[in-house]
Amino acid sequence: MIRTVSTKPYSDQKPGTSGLRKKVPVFQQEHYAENFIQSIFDALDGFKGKTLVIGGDGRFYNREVIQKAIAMAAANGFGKVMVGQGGILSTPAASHVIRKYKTFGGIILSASHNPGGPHEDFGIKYNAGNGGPAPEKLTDAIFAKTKTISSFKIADIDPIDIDTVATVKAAGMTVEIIDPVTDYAELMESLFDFDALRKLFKSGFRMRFDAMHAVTGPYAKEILEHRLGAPNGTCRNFKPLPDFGGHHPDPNLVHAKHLYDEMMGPDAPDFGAASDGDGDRNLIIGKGIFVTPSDSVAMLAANARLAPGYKDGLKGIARSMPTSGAADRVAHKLGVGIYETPTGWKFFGNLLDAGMATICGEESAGTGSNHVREKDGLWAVLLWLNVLAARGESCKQIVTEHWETYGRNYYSRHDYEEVESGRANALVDELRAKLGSLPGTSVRGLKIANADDFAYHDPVDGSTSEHQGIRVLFEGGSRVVFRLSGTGTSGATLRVYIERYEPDKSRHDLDTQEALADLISAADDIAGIKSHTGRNKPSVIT
Ligand code: VG1
Ligand code: CO
Repeated sequence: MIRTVSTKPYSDQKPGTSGLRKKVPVFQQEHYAENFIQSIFDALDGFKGKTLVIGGDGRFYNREVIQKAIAMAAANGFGKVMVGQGGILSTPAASHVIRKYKTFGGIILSASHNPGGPHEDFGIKYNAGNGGPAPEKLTDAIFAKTKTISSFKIADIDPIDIDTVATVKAAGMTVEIIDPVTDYAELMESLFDFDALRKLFKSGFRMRFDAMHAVTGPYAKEILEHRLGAPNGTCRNFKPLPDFGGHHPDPNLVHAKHLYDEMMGPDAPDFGAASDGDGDRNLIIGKGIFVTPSDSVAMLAANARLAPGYKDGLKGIARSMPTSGAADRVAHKLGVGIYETPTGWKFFGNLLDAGMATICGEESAGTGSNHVREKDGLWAVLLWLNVLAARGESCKQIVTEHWETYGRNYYSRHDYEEVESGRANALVDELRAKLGSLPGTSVRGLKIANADDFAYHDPVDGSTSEHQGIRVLFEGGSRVVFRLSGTGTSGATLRVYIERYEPDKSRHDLDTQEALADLISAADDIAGIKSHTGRNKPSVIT
């Protein structure tokens, strides 16, 4: 039986950088999740009888919302849903399933790198038929629906057994529970030289992969240990837990510090990696060297041809604006296009669909390619492994040689988390108001060449996205960028991105924070970070 349930709108369901993210108790309010899911359906057209993919990162409240989404898909007229077994589908795997089976779209339940548990974060995002995050036009339409919603449709069905791979019927709709790993593992096998990787592990190459008790555990176990023969124990924290073991599933130098320490230690394995809550981010650490995500994009792009899936070369490279310019230098050398987009993977979709870019990346540990329409943590790890196997060199050798060829982009991000929203907005407003007066002035001996509020003009669909981050560009190519996070769930997070290009080889082994010290001070002078936030140091430095 299909029920139409009346409901009242919530005013705070505006999707951020990657879907709607809120604390679990917010999502547990009456009809909160239902309202948002119905608003997604109401913003879409033409899905009657079509297929919807549903999965999530296994966090607390995942299973409950999956049942709601199934019952609502049936009531709204979908012909079929494909659900990852146990409610699990990593973000890149969901993107692949949508594309492979040509489904109408998918709902992914995740708050990515944010912590999970009864008082932590939950999230819902919609991906379209190309497998990519809903573009801004669609998220705006969804938000508009949430403001006027008066009812939602749901089928009265018994809870579906999502733990058994099977196909059943519910309220006239087909429900297929699929193995979440198989299709994705096959895709990886089609892109990379698995024989060479098996040889690499056979030769004694040691690796550590930390799944952070998040969604990539089952994927990494299957691919690295079962298919590639990496020794048992290569994957750590591989069991997805609803609260990620009480940690932040954020693969950065703060939350994956134990991995970093191990990789810098005397008995370090050859290669270390980690992924985030929903499996789309990657952390890459070679023996004795951390690879910044911005460098990683550039290095993977420069070496991609060594992997079978990219042997014909790249069509272009795209990076988010705050990501360092290291990839630009690779694109110039390869003679391919380079595109600078706002933060968030949704802006890469058009470029990938149009065949203008092959590899994309963000400074926030996101790297991916045209194989799906999301960033992909394990993909980046496997491409690195493929490059290491093909070149027969260590990660450190590859990184230092890359710097010798292209120069080094020193890069760091400073985050000020849970700043009171009013204070964070005041900082940004003040900065915006003085942008015009900055060029030509000097701060800490650094001359400002230009300052603007980044606006993106999508070369494919002609749309414009404004206010995507404030850039202060110095003479000589250094820069600082300021923007507020669109994924946080309490207060505001100010992100300050700092970059300096260093062509001189004799200056490639400086400590990053020292190499950027004058720019870091200049950023504070320009934006009044300390006075506005009341903090004298960032909460997280990556
Ligand atoms: C952050 C990152 C951004 C990334 C987004 C989603 O957004 O900066 O690069 O695309 O998270 O990543 P923001 O608005 O908080 O800066 V994920 O892995 O959390 O889906
Ligand atoms: Co993520």
